[in-house]
Amino acid sequence: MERTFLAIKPDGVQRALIGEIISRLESKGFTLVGLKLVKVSRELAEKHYDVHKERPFFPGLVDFITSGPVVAMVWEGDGVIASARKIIGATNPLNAEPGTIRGDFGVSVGRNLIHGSDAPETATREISLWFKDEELVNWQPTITPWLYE
Ligand code: ABT
Ligand code: MG
Repeated sequence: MERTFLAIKPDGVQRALIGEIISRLESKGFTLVGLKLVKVSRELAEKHYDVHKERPFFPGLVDFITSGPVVAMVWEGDGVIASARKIIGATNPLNAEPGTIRGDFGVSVGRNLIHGSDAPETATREISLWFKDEELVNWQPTITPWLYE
């Protein structure tokens, strides 16, 4: 089954939205297979946002993501990569639809609460960047037959 990397950013943690955010993904029917609270190093932040390293907002982005604890997660389910991006909403929370995480809780692109992998290749890269194999749990909830035909 497909897996994606999601991370509740320092603003989401500081605003006490960890439970709310996890709850939305859980009730949708996705399965949590990896979870940890991380104080992100500059090295990890720079690797994670490597694609943006030439952008003007890169230094501020690295400062922000290393500014406080982050909740790093791996979620599993059919189509979870694209679906989690929909649940998260548009990059700029002001453009994100109500009902999405960013649409409901955010007001600024540089404080958009949660990260989600944007494609299968980035999901694979980000999962191995943030998690060791033995930190991931291979399991299936017993309700699986009630989620998938
Ligand atoms: P991430 O899930 O954090 O990768 O966001 P998303 O994929 O929706 O959007 P991208 B384009 O990857 O943004 C990465 C981070 O950079 C911030 N950003 C982006 C700015 O601050 N200014 C900008 O003009 C753009 C395009 C938003 C994202 N993170 N934060 N915080
Ligand atoms: Mg991105």
